Amino acid sequence: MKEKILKELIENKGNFISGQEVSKRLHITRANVWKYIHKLKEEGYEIESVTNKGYRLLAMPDSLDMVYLDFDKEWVIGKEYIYLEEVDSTNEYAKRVASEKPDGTIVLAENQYKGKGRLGREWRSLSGTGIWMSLILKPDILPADAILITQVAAAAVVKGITSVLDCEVKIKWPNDVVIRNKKVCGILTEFSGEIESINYIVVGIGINVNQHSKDFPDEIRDKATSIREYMGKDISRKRIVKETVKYFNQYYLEFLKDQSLKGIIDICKKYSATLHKEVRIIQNGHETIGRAVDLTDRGTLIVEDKKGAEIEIISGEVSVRGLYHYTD
Ligand code: BTX
Repeated sequence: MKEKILKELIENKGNFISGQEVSKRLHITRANVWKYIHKLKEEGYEIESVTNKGYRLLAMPDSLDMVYLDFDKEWVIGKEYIYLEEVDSTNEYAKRVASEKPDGTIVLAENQYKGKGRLGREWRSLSGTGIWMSLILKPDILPADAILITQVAAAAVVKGITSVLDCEVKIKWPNDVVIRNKKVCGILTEFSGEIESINYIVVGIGINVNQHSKDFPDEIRDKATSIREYMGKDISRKRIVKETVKYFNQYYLEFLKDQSLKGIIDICKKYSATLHKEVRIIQNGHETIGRAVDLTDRGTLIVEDKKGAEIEIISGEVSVRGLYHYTD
């Protein structure tokens, strides 16, 4: 019921709605309307109450529980939205429920106590400061193409952030977004399928939004950052979620329609922190040093090694000179 009242307030944002009208529409007493308004105020919603006029929503807290109300009804992404106060990892939760959820379901949590990165690494997810979300996808593509979804996500994150803020974000191929050479976002794509078909893909997106530098543990402080650190003030997580989901929806549908990443790769190239830089690649324990020269339309990285030979990198550990600890 609280959500229904909030929906009424949001739809009339800035204007008064009378308690009587709401009570009639939702079939509850006026005293109950007041009780729920009171609860919303306690949660940080700024609601003005004026006798004979009713209630008016002035401002919303930066909680992400109702962010789906800002999503367009036409979007495939976010059609179902699962909000959790706390979870081990949104990717793990998404995998547990994936079989019974539709394509585009979002799982978002305020806090992850076992947030994970690639290869079993840890992803620090301080409660309430970032965006920790996973998307459950069920596209009709080949399993080998599941990895391409990481590029869709990276493009959506940079467009999502830059459409809200004047912020210098770049993509470190294949799955990080950086600001001033430090990691602000990590993407973790996992999938379940057979040889020929995909059951589901879960793409996890972690964006550091309002952390202060001191919030990062010592071991990652010099390579992790937040949008707040760049902008110098607290940032609305809601707007970034909304815009990132909007762009993800757009690029995902484009990708499924054309089975091509062309337009998305153009964005990844435009925002690349990797292209034209010296890179060090570790594949199967073997190190190659070279220069990143291109991104293909399949989302792979072309590296020219020291002898001038071009190597196509499909995945692997890539260090870019100047980023994180790769400086010497
Ligand atoms: P990755 O393996 O590329 O990066 C993990 C590494 O990044 C860690 O070993 C550490 O050095 C560093 N790191 C850890 N936490 C942070 C942080 N908050 N900011 C910057 N650097 C950090 C990247 O893996 C993929 C991360 C995906 C995270 C999302 S959050 C939602 C979803 N749920 C989940 O458990 N994971 C994904």
